[in-house]
Amino acid sequence: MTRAYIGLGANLGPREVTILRAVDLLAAADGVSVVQVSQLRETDPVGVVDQPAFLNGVVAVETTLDARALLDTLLEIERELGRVRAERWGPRTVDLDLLVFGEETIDESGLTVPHPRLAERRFALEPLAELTPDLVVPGLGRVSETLAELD
Ligand code: A4P
Ligand code: MG
Repeated sequence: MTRAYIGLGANLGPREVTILRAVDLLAAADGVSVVQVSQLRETDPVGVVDQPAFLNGVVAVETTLDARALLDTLLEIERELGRVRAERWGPRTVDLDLLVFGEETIDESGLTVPHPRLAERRFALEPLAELTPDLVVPGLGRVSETLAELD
């Protein structure tokens, strides 16, 4: 069993409904159980700033899958919920990012864990810290301290 943390984001359509649906689909997926869901918070867009505000959160799961299979599950859920990939960092009905996968560090084509931009992103770090402030992220250190360094 591996404890993993998944970033949830949406900035098109019924954001909260879509995010909660994504969490339900995760809970229903083979080899995945949902442990905790953070509050969802409204955040200003980062990167491409000329787009609607996001709703962001983090879900903690326990999984028997490996990281690649969990990512495939996330991509499948994104597809099922009608995400159309257009512009990088652009608007999306739902975005599921694998933030942390146990103590693993992975750098393969199509899969980098911990998520490479986690340390810079308050919209991911804040809900992660809400769930698990003392989590030590490989390569980054304690979540609460990484978040404090952003301030
Ligand atoms: N990929 C590699 N590693 C991972 C990982 N750890 N988790 C690959 C998820 N995917 C990973 O992702 C492109 C490819 O990244 C995937 O096919 C997978 O193989 P994508 O979701 O199609 O592309 P994207 O999300 O547009 O780009 P990227 O670089 O993932 O963007 P981010 O970092 O997800 O940022 N502002 C606010 N306030 N809130 C947000 O949620 N999100 C973004 C997107 C920008 N600004 C935001 C927010
Ligand atoms: Mg993404």
